[in-house]
Amino acid sequence: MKIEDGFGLYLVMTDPVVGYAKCAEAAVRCGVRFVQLRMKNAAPEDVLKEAREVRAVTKGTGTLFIMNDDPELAVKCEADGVHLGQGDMPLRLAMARFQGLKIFGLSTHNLGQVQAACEFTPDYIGVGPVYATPTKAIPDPTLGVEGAAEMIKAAPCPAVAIGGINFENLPNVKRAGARNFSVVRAVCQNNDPESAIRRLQEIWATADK
Ligand code: 3NM
Repeated sequence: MKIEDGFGLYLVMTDPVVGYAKCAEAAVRCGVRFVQLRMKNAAPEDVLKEAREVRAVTKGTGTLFIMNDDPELAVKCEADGVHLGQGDMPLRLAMARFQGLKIFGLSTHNLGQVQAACEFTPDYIGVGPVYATPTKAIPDPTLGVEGAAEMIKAAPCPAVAIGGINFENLPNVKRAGARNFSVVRAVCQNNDPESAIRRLQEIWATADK
């Protein structure tokens, strides 16, 4: 599916303090373009249970629902798409096998991976980690805004900056040339995810390019 670039926030949900469904509801109310369900190391039945709720919340709205890592689970819960890491099923294989999915995203962590992604163009790529983050168990080396900017320029599709992004450093991410960004903690660790999202959106909208 062709994704229009410049959608801004892409919300990745991992352990939101208010729960997955409520966090997704907040994202829908704020018009967030993407929500991703990212439940690392959870049992598939638990992922499926949350996924069905997130699907129900996002269905018929402008918010696309993406399942992390597992295209089979994505199909099972009728997600709009799947986000693949470098260690997951190869993109071209997933695209061939799971044609019912509309969106295929791919994580990239260096310029070589962005160039490789040009061969089987995903619908979007993640570019990270921009800053250090404890959210990923084994994060790749930090790119910094300059490293991320170089990858974003080389991207064959919309790119989403991710990793350690917060209210304070978000303007720098935009200034570096990012057109989209993603967070986990800045929203999921907030008791009021809707205010957190609105604050991020406001900072993003008013930051200089
Ligand atoms: N992917 P936070 S960094 C899920 O580098 C994820 O591809 C990354 O979490 C990548 O906003 C990351 O809490 C974690 O730092 C982002």
